[in-house]
This record gives sequence, C-alpha cells and structure tokens, in this order.
Amino acid sequence: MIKTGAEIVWECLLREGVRNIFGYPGGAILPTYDALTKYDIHHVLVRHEQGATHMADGFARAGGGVGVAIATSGPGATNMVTGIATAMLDSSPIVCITGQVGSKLIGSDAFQETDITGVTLPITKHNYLVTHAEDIARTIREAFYIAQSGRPGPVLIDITKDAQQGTCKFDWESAKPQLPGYRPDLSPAPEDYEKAIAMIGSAQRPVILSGHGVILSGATRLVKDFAERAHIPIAMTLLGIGGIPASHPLNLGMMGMHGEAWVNHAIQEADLLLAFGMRFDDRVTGNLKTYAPTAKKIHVEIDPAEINKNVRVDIALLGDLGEVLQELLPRIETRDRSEWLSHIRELKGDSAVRDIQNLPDSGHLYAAHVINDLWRETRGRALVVTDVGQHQMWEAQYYHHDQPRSLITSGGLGTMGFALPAAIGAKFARPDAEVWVVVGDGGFQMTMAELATIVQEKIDVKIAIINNGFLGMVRQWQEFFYEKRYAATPLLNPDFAKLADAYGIRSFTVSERKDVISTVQEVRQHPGAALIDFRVEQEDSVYPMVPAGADLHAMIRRPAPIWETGSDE
Ligand SMILES: Cc1cc2nc3c(=O)[nH]c(=O)nc-3n(C[C@H](O)[C@H](O)[C@H](O)COP(=O)(O)OP(=O)(O)OC[C@H]3O[C@@H](n4cnc5c(N)ncnc54)[C@H](O)[C@@H]3O)c2cc1C
Ligand SMILES: Cc1ncc(C[n+]2csc(CCOP(=O)(O)OP(=O)(O)O)c2C)c(N)n1
Ligand SMILES: [Mg+2]
Repeated sequence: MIKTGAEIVWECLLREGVRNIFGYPGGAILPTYDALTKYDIHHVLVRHEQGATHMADGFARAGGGVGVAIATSGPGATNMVTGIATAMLDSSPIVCITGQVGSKLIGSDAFQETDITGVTLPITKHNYLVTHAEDIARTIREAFYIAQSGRPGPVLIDITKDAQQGTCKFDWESAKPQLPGYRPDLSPAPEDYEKAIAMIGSAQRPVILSGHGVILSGATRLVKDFAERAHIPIAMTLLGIGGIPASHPLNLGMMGMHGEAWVNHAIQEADLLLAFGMRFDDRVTGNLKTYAPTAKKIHVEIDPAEINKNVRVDIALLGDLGEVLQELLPRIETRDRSEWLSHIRELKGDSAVRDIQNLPDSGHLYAAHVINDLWRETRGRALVVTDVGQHQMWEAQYYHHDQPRSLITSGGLGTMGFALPAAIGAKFARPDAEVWVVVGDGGFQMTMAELATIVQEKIDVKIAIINNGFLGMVRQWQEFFYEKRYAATPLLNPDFAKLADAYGIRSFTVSERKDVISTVQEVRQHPGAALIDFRVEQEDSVYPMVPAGADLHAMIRRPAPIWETGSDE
C-alpha cells in the first residue's frame, strides 16, 4: 500500500490503539494534521503545547496505556519540554510527535527550526529525528515499545516536513521493532532470591517501601499478599499512594519530607527495608548518611541504574516487581511481628493530638479540612489530580486513596501547572471516573488556559482551587528558613469564580468551613465541569517537615499544644 508519511503516522497510531491525541498545529506538522481528517482519531485541541504533554501524561497515568501529544516545530516543540521532563522524572510512558523543517533546511536556522532531539536528549528515554517517509512506521512502533517496556518513559519523534509529504510502501508487519541493544526484560539470579528470603525471614523490624513501580507493574495485589503473609508494615512514597489501600491495617502512610512522623521513625528504626519499585528520592531519604542506619536493604527494581545510586543496598532483585514477587511470595514464611507492629503504633504518640483535624472550629478554613471533606464526600473514590505545593502535600495526607491510579501528581519534577491539563488527559483515559483537580492558586494560573479545552471538549472535570493567596510552599520555606521574608510569594489573584464564568464553567467561592460539604455536593450533582475557589488560611504550613538534607527523624512537627501560624492568635 503506497501512503504518504503523514498517513503512515495515523495508520501506525491507530494500530497502536491510539484513539485520542492531544496537540496544537503549525506549519511543520501541517501535512500530518491534513491527513488526520481521513482517520478516526479524536484530536484534542489544547491551548498550549505544555498542556498537551501533561494531558498525554495524565492519560497514561490514569489508564495505564501510552499517551500521545503532537505539535509543530520550534516553539511548539520547545513548549513541550516541561511536560516531557515531567514524564521522564516520574517514569510515565508518553510519545510526543513534532514536526521539523524540511530535511534540506536542517542546520540553517530555518523558520521555526529548533534542534528538539538535541534539546530533549537528557529528558527522554529515547528520541528520533526521522527524515524519510520509509522510516516512520518502524520508528513509531519502536517508540511505543520503548515508552512502555521496562522502566516506562517519554519518547519523542521529530519528523521533517518532507518525510511527512513523501510517499512509500506502508508495511506494518515488516516495521516490527528490532532493538538488539535494548534489554528491558531482566530477572534476578536464583541465589539472590535465596539470600533475600533468608534476610526477610530473620528480620524483626522490617518495613516495605512501596513506590510508583508497584502501580506501574500492576503488582498491588502481590505486595498486599506479601505484606499480609509476612506481617510487614508498608510505607508509601508520594507516587506509591493508592498502590496499597490507605485503609489496609498494615499501611502506615506516606514516608519522607512531609510523610507521617511515625513512618519516618519506623524507617529509621527498621532492621530491614524492602524497597519495591521506588528510587530513594532525596524527598524520601533526607540525609543519606543517617538514613535507616540499622537496616539491611533489599531493592526490587527494574532499572539497573537505580541500584546503589542513592542508597547502598545489600541485595538487588533486578526485574519487574510483579514477576519477582510471584517468585518470592510462595517462599515467604509467616512470622509473628506483633511486637514491631505495636511499637509502631506507639510511635504514633501524640500525632493525633497535633493533627489539624482535631483543632476546635475557630472559624478558619484550612486546606486540610477542605481536602478531608472532599475525601469524605467522594467516599475516597475520586480520581484526584494535584498540582505542586502545599495543597499537594495536604492532599497526600488527608485524602485517603484506596485504589491504584487514583492519585496523579508530579513528584520528581514537581511541575506547577501540571494538574489541570493532566486531569483532562485522565478524564479521556477514564471517562467514567469522577475526576477532581486539587490545585494551588499559583499553579492554576500557569495552565488555566486549558479551561477552554475543557469547555470545547465538553468534559466533566471538577476543580478545587486551594487559594491561600501565596505561593504557599515557598512561603513556608521562607517562614521556616528565611525569617519570614516573603520575597515574591504573595499573590494577587483574579476572581477565579468570575474567570470560570467567562468560560461558561459553573463556579463557587467558599470561605467558611460550614459551606465546604454542601458546595462539594452541589458540584458533584452538576453534570459538567465546575470550579470551587476555596479561600483558605493564608499562612498555614505543612507538618511534619524534614528540612532539605536533614536527618529523616529530625522533623519539624506541628507545635503542640497546637499553635497555628500568624493570624490565628
Ligand atoms: C513539594 C513536593 C514534596 C514532596 N515530598 C515527598 C514526600 O514527603 N515523600 C515522598 O515520598 N515523596 C515526596 N515527593 C515526591 C518525590 O520527589 C518523588 O517523586 C517520589 O518520592 C518518587 O517516588 P517513587 O520512587 O515511588 O517513584 P518514581 O520516581 O516514579 O520511581 C519509580 C521506581 O520504580 C521503578 N519501576 C518502574 N516500573 C517498575 C517495575 N515494573 N518493576 C520494578 N520497578 C519498577 C523505576 O525504575 C523507578 O526506580 C515530593 C514532591 C514534591 C513536588
Ligand atoms: C514551574 C514551577 N515553578 C516554580 C516551582 C517552585 N514551587 C514549588 S511549590 C511553589 C508554590 C506553589 O504555589 P501554589 O500553586 O499557590 O500552591 P500552594 O503551595 O500555595 O498550595 C513553587 C513556586 C515549581 N515547583 N514549578
Ligand atoms: Mg497558593
């Protein structure tokens, strides 16, 4: 079959199962857009190419498939950079297609020419520059294979205009990926299993560190069975949230910089850490020199580059977590670890007393109240997409996720502006899910142009702006470490409800606690997109907090007896 390169792009995407694509047109990608009219693929017109990449990312994280974004050369491609880096740091499988100037013009500073494969080299799992129509099919097949195999990640395909316009024979079968140097299927040596089993059997104070890899591997059930069989408590990373139900008795909660105090103490006192699909991020470990000093470490991980990168481990079981656990599970003996589990209960100490939920109602609206009420009202079943900042941490602490892929958040890059577009992508992947955006007043303004995409696409996404009038997380650092010099953190915001009105989106403003639940109820009953501007306490802080680089156990705790910040006196 003779086809143009542009047609081959869509032929291949259809065969890869793509039904929705997020993008923005322009000169260098026009031949491909023109060919789209002949294919049954739904194109979502975004308002900024960064939005397209976050949508593809949200689509992938919510549904487990590959998300696809498309843009033109030059500024279209460079606008994708933040979204690609976001996907890279969180191992999210996306494929980005960009148009490039004609192959004869490459290197001449032609109109809208950017060396996007050069720019994205360090932030893609792999990238391609395609200059011939003949190479398009093989490249797209390879890109999808690379994006989702082994450790997932973003792949970029830059296609010159003449390659899109050229014609060649299209043969799907002979374009099968052949990547002899790429070996994503690893499995541990038998003796490493033996050593791990012995180490687990003799541990008295073990903790499982459950990461994003648990969700990516689809190993949630196996981790739960493993923990139940061996009576081992589980701590989650931010991206591991949802992997193990929050309501499970062995689930301790989140670890790390804003993790629960008892979780961090348990890690510091442990004699064995079982790291399942997590990469010992600095937000998780604090000071590496004093991290879990008495613990042996077993790392189950698919990417060899992660082994001994931050934390030296005693045993590495390299491979897909699900496959490794299938081997391990039947060989794990049941052990009584009730002493350790009750010790951890004691470590909780006065945490409940310090908790903001137990504050008497002082007439103030706290973000934690809003998020906890949202959790109650949605019975924990919403798919929540957060932005980055204090609200993100409060969401992790006060919305209790029982399902995998029910929290989508930018962890590694911490990309403000992620939430709104990622939620749009998530809704396309899971149209039946109740999708909520939990976003700060700062981050919302970075990508709020995508409100128009929501309206144009007629999709039902609920938006909760946690409006504290500050770049809150940075303000918190200034309060704790820069003697309250609030340089460039106070925000003068538009009236978000009026802004939503302008787009034809139903909107509400809430500033009192008594109105939270009724407004959430009203929004849930509304059959389309809606936005709530929650005017919350301005100078509240996220506790506990491990200062950057401090020992994991050296947390700043919410002062007890409870003292709230500034305006609370
Ligand atoms: C403001 C802010 C505060 C933060 N505070 C915290 C905090 O307090 N606590 C916290 O935990 N995080 C926090 N983070 C997030 C943190 O930066 C990291 O993103 C997070 O800890 C990474 O979690 P992870 O290692 O589970 O996931 P990833 O970074 O996604 O790593 C997943 C790992 O699993 C491996 N993997 C993938 N697939 C498989 C498979 N099939 N089998 C086996 N292994 C696999 C990958 O190779 C990778 O090594 C914060 C982020 C922000 C923006
Ligand atoms: C694109 C980008 N720029 C800057 C930062 C640094 N940063 C991290 S959190 C934060 C403040 C976020 O403010 P807001 O969106 O209002 O959320 P809040 O912390 O108030 O909940 C900033 C500026 C970032 N993470 N991303
Ligand atoms: Mg804010």
